[in-house]
Amino acid sequence: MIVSLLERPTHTTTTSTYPTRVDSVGSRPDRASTTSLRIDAGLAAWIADVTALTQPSEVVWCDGSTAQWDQLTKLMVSQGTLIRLNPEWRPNSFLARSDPADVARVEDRTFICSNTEQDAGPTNNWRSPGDMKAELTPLFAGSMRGRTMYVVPFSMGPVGGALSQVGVQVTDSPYVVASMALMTRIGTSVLELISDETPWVPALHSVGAPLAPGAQDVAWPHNASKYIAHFPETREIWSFGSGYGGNALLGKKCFALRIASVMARDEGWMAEHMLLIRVTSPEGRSYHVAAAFPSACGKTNLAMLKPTIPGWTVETIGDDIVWMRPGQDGRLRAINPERGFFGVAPGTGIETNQTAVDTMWGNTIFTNVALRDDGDVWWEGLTPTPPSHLLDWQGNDWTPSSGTPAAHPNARFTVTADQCPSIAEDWEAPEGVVIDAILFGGRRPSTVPLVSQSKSWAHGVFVGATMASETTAAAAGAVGRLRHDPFAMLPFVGYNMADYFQHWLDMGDMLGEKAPPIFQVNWFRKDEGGSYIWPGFAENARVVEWIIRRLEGDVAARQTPVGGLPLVHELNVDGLGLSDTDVATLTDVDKAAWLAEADETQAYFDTLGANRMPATLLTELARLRAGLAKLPG
Ligand code: GTP
Ligand code: SPV
Ligand code: MN
Repeated sequence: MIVSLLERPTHTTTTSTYPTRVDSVGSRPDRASTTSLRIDAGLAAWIADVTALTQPSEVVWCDGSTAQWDQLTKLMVSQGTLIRLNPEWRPNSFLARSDPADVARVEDRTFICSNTEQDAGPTNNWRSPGDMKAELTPLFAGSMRGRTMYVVPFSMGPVGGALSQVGVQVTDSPYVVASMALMTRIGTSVLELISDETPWVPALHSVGAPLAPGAQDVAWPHNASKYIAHFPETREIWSFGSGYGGNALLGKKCFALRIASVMARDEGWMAEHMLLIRVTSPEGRSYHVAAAFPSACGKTNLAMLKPTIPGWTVETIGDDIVWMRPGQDGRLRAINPERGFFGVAPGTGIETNQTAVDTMWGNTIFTNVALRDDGDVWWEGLTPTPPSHLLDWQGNDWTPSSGTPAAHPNARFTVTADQCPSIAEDWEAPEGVVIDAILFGGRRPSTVPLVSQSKSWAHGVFVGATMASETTAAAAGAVGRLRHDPFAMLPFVGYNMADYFQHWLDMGDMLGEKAPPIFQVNWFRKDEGGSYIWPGFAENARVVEWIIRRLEGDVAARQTPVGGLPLVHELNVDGLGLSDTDVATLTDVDKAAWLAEADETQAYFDTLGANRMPATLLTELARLRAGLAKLPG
């Protein structure tokens, strides 16, 4: 079955992003025939400056039309950047193979260029704005020679929404344009919003691989020297040398988290690395839950949860980023600023997340997955049995006995959220949804219980601030190393981490009694043999059930120094085949492990700067220690 893009359901009528046909291919606003577009003078001046600096051979304004999508994808297929998948299996879908040296976010090349080093803080790489621009300007000079420069006006959040923000990305990567078209709202309707009264974020991107006249291009151009630079005071992004994911799709981590976190601090709201769901109980009561887990730690899975327990439903609103702000009623309201999912492929399959698999039926860009002989895609965990022959993510022959992964561990799928079978009908509501609970989680093989409820907002902020998780393939570097990742925001806070903790505390003061309860979850506890104790995935619904029952006051919690833990008989583990020891491990406080954790927390807090760390969090640490000291054993 081939389904045209034009037949895809859309929830908004006001946006002119794909799949709506709006304008002609490569139309320039000054020559646009269908609309009389007026380009903001500031935007026009910036485009003129960037063009003079980077010297592209052509400039194309992206209108968000289906015609432009078709033209771009055809161009990339002819250049070898994309492989068109067999439309019988995967209509209007493509495989991109990146350069093996450009496969993930580069945290050591990510910079926060605030005026002072203190404002970037010890968890960020810092350069002064002047120094960084002086270092980058020669790199951008002529960097688009021989290439087309695309101008991509984009909105984070529904176009024109009260909580939304706009930006304009300039890029010489057509792969980035196509990905931005799926991940954000792009095009003419956004351009129309930009005037001297609208703040907008200029986002400059080049893969840093100019093409000499007549030279042969490569499928995935990039530069060995990479810079992902943010200028928080002037709200600008300069990204050089990478074409991959969060390094290059600048609306996502660069804007919606790093720049937005600074806006949020200044304006009294929050930009967080969170999924967002609506949970409905068997009694028909609905609750909205936001959850922060580090990269590749299960946000997409929980966002698309298909509960195994009868009567419960989960609807998806977002899987990676939320923006939250107190509403008129004083309660926290949240939107998903993105339009699509850039999800981890490996480990996402018919047994773990059928909803995600169904979402990517077509109109999907896959990056660094394996190619089947029949022109469809495969990756580890998609199906229990691998095909007998594949081309791996680098295009080499692969069989199950090859001994290497067929897909890169950070292989991803890019697809619009409206294709998700569990998407909430009102997921694009510009006013957002009221948050009833906040969850923090991470990959913790020991110590942290399956679920606990924080004693207060301040204790919840302490729990967020002391989050740690094993590293994953989402960022370049070693995998499986336990590291501190406060609020799952270590790579994404655009300012001083201690100030960010203080901002969370300030938001709690602002919300007062109306602040949502905070919970901590951990699906990744391991037994002595190194196997996960908790079945995870769809069974996480049982933990969600306990959390909702806590909100409703239907279950009790055993108060401990680390928070409120489930009473064993009130945690629904029926039919899971867990032993009593397993359940005890998942719901107990190991005094020795937690005392060691407290020492580790003290050492970590010391690295964040004694003069800036909020006293409230030091008090919470002292309370934890005092409480642990009173435990037997
Ligand atoms: P980013 O997009 O990188 O921010 O990450 P994410 O948090 O959305 O990651 P995602 O949900 O795509 O999870 C990636 C990996 O987590 C996959 O390999 C999943 O198999 C694994 N995973 C998800 N949920 C569970 C779970 O409940 N238990 C276990 N053991 N693994 C899980
Ligand atoms: C993450 O690493 O948290 C992601 C993927 O969501 S990327 O957009 O590449 O940052
Ligand atoms: Mn993420």
